[in-house]
Amino acid sequence: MALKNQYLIDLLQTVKKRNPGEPEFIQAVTEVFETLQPVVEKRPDLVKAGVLDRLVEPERQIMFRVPWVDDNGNVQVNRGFRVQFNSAIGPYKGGIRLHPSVYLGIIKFLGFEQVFKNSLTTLPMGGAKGGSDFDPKGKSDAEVMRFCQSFMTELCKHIGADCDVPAGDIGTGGREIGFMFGQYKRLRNEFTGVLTGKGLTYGGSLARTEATGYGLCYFTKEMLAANGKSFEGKTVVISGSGNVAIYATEKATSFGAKVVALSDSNGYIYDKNGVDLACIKQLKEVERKRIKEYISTHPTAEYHEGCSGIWTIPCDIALPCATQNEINKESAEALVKNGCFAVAEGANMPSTPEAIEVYLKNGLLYGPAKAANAGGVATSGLEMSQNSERLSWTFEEVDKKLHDIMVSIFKACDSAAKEYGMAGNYMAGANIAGFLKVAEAMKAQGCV
Ligand code: NDP
Ligand code: 2IT
Repeated sequence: MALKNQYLIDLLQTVKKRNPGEPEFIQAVTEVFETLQPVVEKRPDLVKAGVLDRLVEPERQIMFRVPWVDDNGNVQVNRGFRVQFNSAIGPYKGGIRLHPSVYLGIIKFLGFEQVFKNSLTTLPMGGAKGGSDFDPKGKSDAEVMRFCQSFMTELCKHIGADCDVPAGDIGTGGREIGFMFGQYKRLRNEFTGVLTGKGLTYGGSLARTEATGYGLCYFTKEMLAANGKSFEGKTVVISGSGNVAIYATEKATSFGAKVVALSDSNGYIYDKNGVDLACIKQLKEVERKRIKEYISTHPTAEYHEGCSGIWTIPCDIALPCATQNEINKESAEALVKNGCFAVAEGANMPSTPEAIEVYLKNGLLYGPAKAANAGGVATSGLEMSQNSERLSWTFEEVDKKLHDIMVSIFKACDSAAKEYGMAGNYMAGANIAGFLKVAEAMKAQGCV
């Protein structure tokens, strides 16, 4: 979709000039601008209030040194980030990514996406993201702890239960959240819900671990049903084998689908019989091993080096759950050629703009990340509610709320797309519905 609105063309130019060397951030802003064109035309009041000019500039960006000592006694230095993007509808909220590819542009794209995603959840949460170029892979528990403590020693000055509530993302799971929470509590001498994704013994919510993957499948089920389709009997390819991929596999399987492939950053496995999830959980959640090990106990499965080949496996439904831009035009075309009819995104921005064009041109059902993977942060919101009332809800209660939120997100995307003349384009629907709530709040609060 080309940008035709002059105001948005000019603003995008300013964003490009002001944020050089950050292609992922520009990519995220461009996609949102393209789909907001009819809103900008219909709502000059929002343009006049400078809502978009303000929305593309983070409220606050924090960058800091994270020094720590490795097991050999050597000093290591990483860089830490927290981008507090928008607090119009609630305290800043969003995950922390620990991966060597992290730099300011990645955190800004994720923070920008988070603003719309959190708005779609219907819960009162603003958008933020944080992280570091630290790589937890291959580090001992003690090294991870020392890194997390150093990271939190600075971060604790900028966050709080009513101000900014970080959580997990790539490389940040229960272990890392535990170390960060412990350090926050020690430094601030307060036990509050300052992080989500906490362990169940110290304020975590049941179903938060499962929430992003389950939520992705609840959203996808709704999208399929609205188009006369279902998971039942379908072949599904899922990339990644981390938190999101594992619980998406579990839920898709419970809905009657067969998940035949999973991956990590080295390669992918293809198991025609359907992947053995218990084995994957043991390898990935307990032993922290590579996915390649799967074939040593499953000799009929295949292992292939490299990530992109996974999209050449014939499937009905593709659920990318690894990382940004993992499906390019070529991979999207391979999916279409093999008869795939739906793509729903567990990862953030896993499809390049060219890949999305291929989906839309070929009439695939496309569930965009900021709607389809919102179940994780929605359940983080539910964890915040439980922490505030100092009560914990049952798994069934949280799961039911998650389910209902995902259904409401699908409905919001569907009806916004219809209202703005783009029926069936859930990407446009997600951007418009997510935007409007934040925009009304920003306008109401004046020029801040
Ligand atoms: P994990 O760290 O648990 O798992 C990440 C998975 O993706 C691993 O299998 C990892 O392989 C693979 N991966 C990561 N980076 C790359 C890369 N550059 N190239 C290829 N594969 C890669 O993270 P999550 O499952 O939590 O996150 C996955 C995606 O879902 C991310 O995009 C995240 O932003 C998004 N997301 C997560 C939510 C959550 O609640 N956790 C909520 C909403 C979205 P390896 O182990 O080899 O690195
Ligand atoms: O991208 C995301 O939505 C997350 N990583 C989850 C954020 C959260 O605050 O639970």
